[in-house]
Amino acid sequence: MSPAYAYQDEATLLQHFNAVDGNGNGAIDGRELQRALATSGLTFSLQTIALLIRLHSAPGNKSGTLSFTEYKKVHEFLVNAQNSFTHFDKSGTKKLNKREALECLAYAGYGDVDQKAIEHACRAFDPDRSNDLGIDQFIGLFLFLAAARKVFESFDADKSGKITLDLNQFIYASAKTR
Ligand SMILES: [Ca+2]
Repeated sequence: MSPAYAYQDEATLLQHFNAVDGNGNGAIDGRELQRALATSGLTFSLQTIALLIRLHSAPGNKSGTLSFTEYKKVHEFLVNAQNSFTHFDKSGTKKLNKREALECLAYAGYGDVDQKAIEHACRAFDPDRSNDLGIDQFIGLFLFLAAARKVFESFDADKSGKITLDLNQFIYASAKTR
């Protein structure tokens, strides 16, 4: 894994953006981003990349690609996620064990989500059942939780903290978290 990702100034980020934009069309698509992150030590499926792009796209942008402004948001997200990961990896194993992951997620704004729910989510992102999460798995989990909250809130118009879904809505909502 690369050392903790650092914040960059605007000019440096623009250079990165242009370098990542392999076909030079002024936007970064999923494959371009996947390739760039892989070289910095973050391996994601194209599906996770698509979620990363979707969560940082402006509301009207359905293109599945990132403008420079959106790319900066992705960069900031990844810096925050990696720095949080490093900070909570108290044992220095480059993995978060269950307790470290819970602490990290509470710090990142998921303290209101019940521990059991988080444990189930952690397990879903730990397919090899190693009981700890590498940085890629952790970011995948983090994106899932962010998407879940966003979809939930879109259904919870009265902010009651409870929603009722029929099967069609449930399928729609689940699809939006992937
Ligand atoms: Ca491009």
